[in-house]
Amino acid sequence: MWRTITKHLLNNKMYQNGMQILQAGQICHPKPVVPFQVHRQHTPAAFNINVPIPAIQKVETFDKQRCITVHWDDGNYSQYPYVWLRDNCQCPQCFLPSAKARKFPIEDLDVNISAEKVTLTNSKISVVWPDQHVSEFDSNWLKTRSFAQSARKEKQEQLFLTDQQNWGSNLQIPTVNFEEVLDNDEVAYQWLRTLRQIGIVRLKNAPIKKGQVAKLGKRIGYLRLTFYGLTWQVEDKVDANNVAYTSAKLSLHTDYPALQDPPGLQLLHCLKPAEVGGETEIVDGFHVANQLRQVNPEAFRLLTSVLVNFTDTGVDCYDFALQSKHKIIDLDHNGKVVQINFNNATRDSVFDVPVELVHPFLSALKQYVELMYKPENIVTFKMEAGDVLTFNNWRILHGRRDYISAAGSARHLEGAYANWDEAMSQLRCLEQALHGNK
Ligand code: OGA
Ligand code: NM2
Ligand code: ZN
Ligand code: ZN
Repeated sequence: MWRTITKHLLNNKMYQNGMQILQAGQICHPKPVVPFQVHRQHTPAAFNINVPIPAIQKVETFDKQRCITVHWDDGNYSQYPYVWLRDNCQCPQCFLPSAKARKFPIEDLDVNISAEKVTLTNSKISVVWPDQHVSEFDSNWLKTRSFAQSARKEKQEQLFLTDQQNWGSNLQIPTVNFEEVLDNDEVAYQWLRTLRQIGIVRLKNAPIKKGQVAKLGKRIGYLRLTFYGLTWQVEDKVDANNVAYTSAKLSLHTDYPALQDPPGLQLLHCLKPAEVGGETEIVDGFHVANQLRQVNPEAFRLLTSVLVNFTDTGVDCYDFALQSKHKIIDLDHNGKVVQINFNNATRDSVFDVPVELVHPFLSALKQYVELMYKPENIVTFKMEAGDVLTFNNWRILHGRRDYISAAGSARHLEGAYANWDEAMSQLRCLEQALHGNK
């Protein structure tokens, strides 16, 4: 596990350095583009220098607690329940290595199992079970699966990259060249890591023609299809089926809360900015939610508990009649803010609350939005042709100022959605390919 932890820290450090470089490529100086720095010394070999891998000193069995205790030579110890060891036997009978998947059925698991014999040989623990089945466990494999609270926290952060950096109006939007994301794996990796940590990355100098968000979709894996199409055109349209397709102001929102599972990522490519107006506004919805928790705990309680109806009905690529229900602010089981669901345009007039709750709820929602628009929280800028904004649609609220819709030189963005599952998967695959992963 030390190797894992140290590697994780190294990764973060390298990443922090990367961010400092990134942050130099700021909005007020959009050209020249400062790319993500590629650290050549960041090779798997670098991780192995002076990284102690604790060995197993001894192993004890505790039949009463039905577990083994592994003592590491750094003085720490870890406990592993017998039932978990049997459940996770890595032998070819119990585990399919080609799929890295369990074959052993839980129906066959004796939850009260005890080990008949436990031995330590060459950094491997062997367990002989009462039916003479033998399981072998590698010390590194065991260490990364330690049940100690701090080890679990570390591992989960590493798996899901939950460590996020708050920001306000002082954000220097991380910026990188569009083509480099497509052509260079290290840059693609940094793009996805930054999307995870900061929530937004601007890609510069994309070709000024349709099809660019589709290329980014390929870089992630694939795009997310919705009723608006695999990609969609944000333009001032007659009989618009969405307020986004007018020249009106779009107040801060997340896209598509009318879906029960709103898209995790959004890609917005500017092909033609408006001559007048159409500036983009963004806020860190998590950061502002945490401010609300401090300044108005009751408003925060309402926004994290009341289910709000959303609706979206019409015709685009297909006919649609969506209905969904969301809390405006989703918390995880630890009370951490993990998702914002809010688009005032599609928030339904149907509202499933007792009448006494209507006023307190709407004033709570208004307070959250007022906090977002505070100058210290909001970042305003104008997209240029060739800019692609890529952002976490579960975290960042975005808006646009109204614009003058000029015939002949109409504002045009092309957009698309992707899922976090696929983006995180690509991030892990790139990390494995670039830096190796244990
Ligand atoms: C949208 C949207 C931003 C813009 O289409 O949902 O937020 O700048 N568009 O037009
Ligand atoms: N568009 C841009 O929640 C929403 O309706 C956001 C979606 C039309 C695909 C707009
Ligand atoms: Zn087995
Ligand atoms: Zn939007």
